[in-house]
Amino acid sequence: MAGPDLVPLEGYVEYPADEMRRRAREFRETMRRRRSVREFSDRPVPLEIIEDCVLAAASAPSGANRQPWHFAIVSDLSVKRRIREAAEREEQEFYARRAPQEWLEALAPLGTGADKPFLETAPHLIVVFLERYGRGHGARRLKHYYTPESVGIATGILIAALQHAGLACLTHTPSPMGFLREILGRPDNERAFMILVAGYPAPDARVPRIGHKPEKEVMTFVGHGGPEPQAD
Ligand code: IYR
Repeated sequence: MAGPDLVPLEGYVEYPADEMRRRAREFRETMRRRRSVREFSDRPVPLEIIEDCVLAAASAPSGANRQPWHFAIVSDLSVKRRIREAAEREEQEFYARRAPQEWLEALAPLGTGADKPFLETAPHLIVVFLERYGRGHGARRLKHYYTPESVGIATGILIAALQHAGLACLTHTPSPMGFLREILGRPDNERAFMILVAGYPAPDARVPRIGHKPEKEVMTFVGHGGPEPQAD
């Protein structure tokens, strides 16, 4: 087996600590302004903005660098309509029959329901596909590693890129999502992972009054002179 082909690290940029502090704070503020939006405007969004956000997502680290993702960008009204119709059929089943009471109770504060008009209204749907395995030479199956983690990271970067660009988005997971592979003609080594609905929020968009968990529950600091962890 040949050894790794190593090149100098060229992309890394170091900032002075104050500049780093400022950048970290600014990004934190940008991200903490993000809300999941369910009411979208039909105002067009230039496709190249979406393209840049997707290419940012595709920079994600992945298991053995297999990059097990594919992004289908749907902007055509008739295709968005087909996705909406198929998603609403699944969601009607989910809300009326499939979802256990406990799940419905967990969703109640969000005000979600089976109707998904945003799938048609928003200018772009980015359908994230997970490649269960790759295709090597001669159509040989290539094993992927840490696949959900990798696609999850890429999706997170996509959400951050959309927010940073000034767009609203919604992570939407109709379940099951098999219809997306069919409608979008994706190969059978892929499965739909998530839909990211992207666009401008409707001018009168409202969102649920929910918040973030307290900072002290978000993180613990180990080795900063604080109390030692107690054994019990
Ligand atoms: N897929 C359904 C239900 C749903 C599930 C979870 I977990 C959410 O955080 C939100 C919704 C729907 O999109 O309505």
